[in-house]
Amino acid sequence: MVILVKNEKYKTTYEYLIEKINKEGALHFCLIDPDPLRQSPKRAAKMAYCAEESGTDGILIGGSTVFDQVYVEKTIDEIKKKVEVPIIIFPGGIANVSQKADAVFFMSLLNSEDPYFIIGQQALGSYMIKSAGIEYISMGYLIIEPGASAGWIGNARLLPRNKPKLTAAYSLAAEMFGFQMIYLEAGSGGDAIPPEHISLCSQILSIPIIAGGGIETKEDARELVNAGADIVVMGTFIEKNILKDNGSTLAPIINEIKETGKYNKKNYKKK
Ligand code: 1GP
Repeated sequence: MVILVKNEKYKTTYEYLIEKINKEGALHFCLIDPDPLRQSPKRAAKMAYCAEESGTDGILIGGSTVFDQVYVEKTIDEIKKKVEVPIIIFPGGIANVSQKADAVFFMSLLNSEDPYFIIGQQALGSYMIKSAGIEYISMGYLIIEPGASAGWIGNARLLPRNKPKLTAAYSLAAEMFGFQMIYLEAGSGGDAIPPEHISLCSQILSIPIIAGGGIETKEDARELVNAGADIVVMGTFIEKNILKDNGSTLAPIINEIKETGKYNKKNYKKK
């Protein structure tokens, strides 16, 4: 699906991401949970608008406890009215998928103990994604201790915080299987990923690394980008602060990601 962002045309959301990572070194995503118990679609749209004004490069829609597709669609509809950057589904399950988004991360929770989260849900959702013509970006998803809700719901065999080699081995296997990106996290709202996991992955992978979970300061974000993260995801911080301060605390964090990214130039090939 052709997308237009700030007067630049891209054939796909994936192309937008790769070209932008290669140009800027590091990107920022704002994660919005479409759960109506957290916020209404209109409030979600205001959050997305402020995040775009603060410099974010994309809006992720998703959460581990999203069970209602109606709210996913309403949330995307409202956000679309307010922002230009791509809206990408970050699905906690099949109920998160909607053709209203620009793309979906077609993810496999590779360190789950339950095949349902590795290939089961994906098989069930595959026809719908194909027939609706939704752009899908394949992504290996790995959860490191403590894992929070995502780890519990996904029945993950959490990767130990002191064993970056295990995370790197799973990530490399994911790349060898053909996944286009890797997402590393330690769970939402908790401890950030130890940067050693990212730096080891970045030494051996030739696909982009997305990292998220527990980022609240410029220093947190800088540490992840310096370790080699290509996209930094923030959810809880934005949910707590952005409508109180209109993004005045988010903008410097995104700025730090961009400034640090300048010194970490990338040359990813499109897969
Ligand atoms: C969760 O990485 C994201 O998948 C965001 O985490 O809510 O802690 O920012 P936070």
